Amino acid sequence: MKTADPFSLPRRRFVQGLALGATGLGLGLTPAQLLARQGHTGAPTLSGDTFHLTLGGADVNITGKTRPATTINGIVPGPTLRWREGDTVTLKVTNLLPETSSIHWHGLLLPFEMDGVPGLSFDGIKPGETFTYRFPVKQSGTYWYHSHSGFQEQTGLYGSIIIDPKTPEPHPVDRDQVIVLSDWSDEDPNHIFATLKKLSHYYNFNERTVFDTLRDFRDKGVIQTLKDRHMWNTMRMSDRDLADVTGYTYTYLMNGQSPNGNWTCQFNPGERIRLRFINASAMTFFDIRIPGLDMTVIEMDGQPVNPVPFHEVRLGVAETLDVIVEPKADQAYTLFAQSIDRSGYARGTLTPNPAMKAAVPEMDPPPLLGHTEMGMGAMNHSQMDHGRMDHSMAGMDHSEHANTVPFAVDSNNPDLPPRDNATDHADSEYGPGVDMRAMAPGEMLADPGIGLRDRDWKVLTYADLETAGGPPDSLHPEREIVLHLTGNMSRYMWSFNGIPFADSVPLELYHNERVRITLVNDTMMTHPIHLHGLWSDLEVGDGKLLRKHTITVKPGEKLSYLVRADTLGRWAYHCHLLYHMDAGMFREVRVVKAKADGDHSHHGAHGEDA
Ligand SMILES: [Cu+2]
Repeated sequence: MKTADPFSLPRRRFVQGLALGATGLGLGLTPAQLLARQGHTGAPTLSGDTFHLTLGGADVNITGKTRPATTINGIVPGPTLRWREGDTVTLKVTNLLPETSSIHWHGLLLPFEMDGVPGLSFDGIKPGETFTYRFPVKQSGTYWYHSHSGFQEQTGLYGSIIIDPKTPEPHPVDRDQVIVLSDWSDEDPNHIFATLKKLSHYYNFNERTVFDTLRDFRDKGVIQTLKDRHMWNTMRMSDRDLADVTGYTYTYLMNGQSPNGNWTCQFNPGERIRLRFINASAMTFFDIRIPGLDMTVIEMDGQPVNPVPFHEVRLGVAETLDVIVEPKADQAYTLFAQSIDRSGYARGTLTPNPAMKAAVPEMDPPPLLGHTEMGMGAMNHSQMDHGRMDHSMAGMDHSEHANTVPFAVDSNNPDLPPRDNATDHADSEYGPGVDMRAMAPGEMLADPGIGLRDRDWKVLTYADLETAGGPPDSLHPEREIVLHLTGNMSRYMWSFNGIPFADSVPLELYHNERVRITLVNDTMMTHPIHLHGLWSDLEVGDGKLLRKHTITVKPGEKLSYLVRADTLGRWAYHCHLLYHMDAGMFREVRVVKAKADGDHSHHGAHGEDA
């Protein structure tokens, strides 16, 4: 029998273009858009105020294996949507998948019915149905969109949004480039989640060996080594547990391409280039740098900030960061984004000549979790006593929770327990769903985070940033809500205040009130916390605010942000690590009309009767 010569095909084929099951035919693209797709722009850009998006399935080949993906208009990532501030956009989304789907417009201020969260905003888009989103565009900057149904985001349902401002750009550039970072697995995400539930360490290959122990004996002494080992064993954890899902199953993508694909952007030396980084991954924190090139941040989460030059940044899942680079030399640069646990990287090239490449840096060794990550006091590694680490219920006396309420709140809601201060732990945090509590959580906004503390170059932190133009809203909250980020690592249970979403009641905010949300991370993992529909104004110190939609909280960290509850409705509030959200780190936030006059003394004065 005669078949095609197998030797005429490469043995392993890495996807070179966007992850595609088909050519551009049938994708609903105009010839100009098809042309754009063949350039270096990543996904095609669709601009205007009316869009038709089709959600479907296609086979892709990222790693050498053909696997099913979910697609938007046939591609992964989906098209870049380019809007104009002040327009009203209409997006008809047709679902050709065999299951309910949705699109959430991440970071956008809109009526809650348009927010795209099944169960809160609407019923979701049933197979074969078309849902029409229509809302006014009230902001500018870099955003993205993704499915809020099941694990569809993991298999490809995401894309970028660029919104041009009404007023002239404060930072005009010669070239404007979206850089979407994401994580791809050949495994079915349902299988990944089931594996994590069974064995939370499954994907973690950085576990220590007997050689590490011998080295520790030498470096730290036998007693300290055994003490440390005992502590980690008691917690049934590893000091290398930086990521739940790792490069063992993930291939990290830049604009849909694997590191071998080497996504490339061509420039002319001397140009000012805007790079719009979007972390559209399901589970991965990326440490981004461009060796040899300074970056200057101009926007974060779509919001303008006072420019700050830097060399490296950790970008949380769902965050965006706009930077300006000005490569003067006739040389190539590597865009390097390694995962927080150093199990892999996404990579691309910025070059004046497509034939030119730059060296790809070595990955750093995986960092070790330390006392800071255990909430035993930030940056204080020497004098801490392991005895203060509370990792069991035994001997714990929490009867000292006093009845004094710093900001009086609704006492019927277990999320709002009386606390003397943010470091108290609510009764709901003592149960099988919680395996540790931070005893001395610290202010860590200026801490670059684990693995980035010893750099001899500038690592950007939240403490460096301030929303341009000064505080965008009041610094003075009318009440405070304290939420602890909690979990039980070995059971893969995640929650706020020890209460998973399934057992929770909605958090109520009163229309137009200003609320301070204080988060305390009691877990060993970094969590990107996202509140839909409302801005989160992070208090970065000295009366400065950083306006964001997603706030990353490091292990052992305590931070606060202010929220103006200015849009009525039902909003999702959750960890943006996909499998943490699914495992329970999720709340509904309800913005409701204030109760009748005379009946809201318990949540502070506001409105006309202030
Ligand atoms: Cu999380």
